[in-house]
Amino acid sequence: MKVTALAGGVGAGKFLRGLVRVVPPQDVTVVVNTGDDIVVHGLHVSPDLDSVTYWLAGVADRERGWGRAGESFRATEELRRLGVEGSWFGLGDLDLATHVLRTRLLLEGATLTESTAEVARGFAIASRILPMTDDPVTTRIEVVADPDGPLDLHFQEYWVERGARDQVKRVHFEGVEAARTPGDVLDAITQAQVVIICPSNPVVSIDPILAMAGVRDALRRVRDLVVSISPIVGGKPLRGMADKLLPVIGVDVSAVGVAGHYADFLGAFVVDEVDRALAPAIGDILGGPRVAVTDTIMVDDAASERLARIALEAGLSGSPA
Ligand code: FO1
Repeated sequence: MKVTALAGGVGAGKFLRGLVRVVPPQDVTVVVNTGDDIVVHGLHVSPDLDSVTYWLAGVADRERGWGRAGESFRATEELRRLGVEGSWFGLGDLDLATHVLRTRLLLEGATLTESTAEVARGFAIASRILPMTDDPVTTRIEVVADPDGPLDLHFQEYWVERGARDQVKRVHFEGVEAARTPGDVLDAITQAQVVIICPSNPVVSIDPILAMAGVRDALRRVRDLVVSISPIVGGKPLRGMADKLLPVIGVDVSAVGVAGHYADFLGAFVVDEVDRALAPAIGDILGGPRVAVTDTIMVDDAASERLARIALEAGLSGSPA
C-alpha cells in the first residue's frame, strides 16, 4: 500500500514513526514543508526535513522535539561567546554535520531533493522524503512590534529568537508564486492509496505545502483518500504556536476549525477523545460520517502506531470497494 504524508516538524515526526511500523517504510513518501528553512552561519538548515529524517531514523530527541538525542551544543555556545550573528539559533554538534553535508551538496549543484535523499541514505531511511520544492520559499511573519512599528520576520526569528511574543498581523510565503512543485510531489499525492495530513501546524507547516502550485488541486482529485489528524486537542495545540497563528488566518483554534480549513480536499478526519462531541460538526463539514475518534496523544512509538492504524483505516474507508 502506497501512503503519502504531508508533514511539518515534531507532530509529523512522531506520527511517521508509527506509520512505518504499520506500512513498509519503502511504501511511505513524506512531502515536507521547507518554509522554515534558514541559512545560519552560511549553512542551509531545513528544520522540518531534519525532524522527519531524525524521527524516521530513531535519533530524534523526544523531549525537546527537534534535533538529535544525546546532542551537545558546544559549537553554538562558542559562537555565542564570540558574539556571532545568528547564534540565537541553536545548532547541535551532531546536527551540524547534517547541515554541512546538505550545504556542501547544494554548493556542488545538487537540488534540495537530491541532497535530502543523500542525507536520508546516511541515516538508512527507506522511506522517500521529498521537500515540497527545490526553490526558495520562506515563511514570513508580519508582526506588530510597538514602538518600532510593524516588522516582517523570518519564521525562525518570530519563533526561536523572539519566542513568539509578538502580535501577528499576517503570515505569508515569500517566493511561493515563483517556486516550482516537483513532479514527484504531485505524483506522490495522486498515486497514493492514502494521503495523510500529519498533525502539524496548519498555518506554518501544512499551508506552505498547500500553497505550492498544483498541490491543492492534486489533493482535491483524490479527496476521498485524504485523511487528516487534528493537531488541535481540546482547543489547544500539543506544542508550538498554532493557537496564536490560526486566528490570524480566521480559523477557530479547534478540531472543527482545522477540518473546515482543509474541507475542500478532506475525505476523513481523526480527532482526539476529548473532542468526541465535535465529531458530528466535523462530519457535516466533510459531507459524510468519516470522522474517527481516538487517543491522538503520541507518548511513545506504540501510541503512534495505534494512531497510524486508525488514520489509515479512516483514509482507506474512502477507497472504491
Ligand atoms: N527550535 C528552538 O526552539 N530553538 C532552537 O534554537 C532551534 C534550533 C534548531 C536547529 C535545527 C533544527 O532542525 C531545528 C531547530 N529548532 C529550534 C526547531 C525549529 O525552530 C522549529 O520547531 C521548526 O521549524 C518548526 O517545525
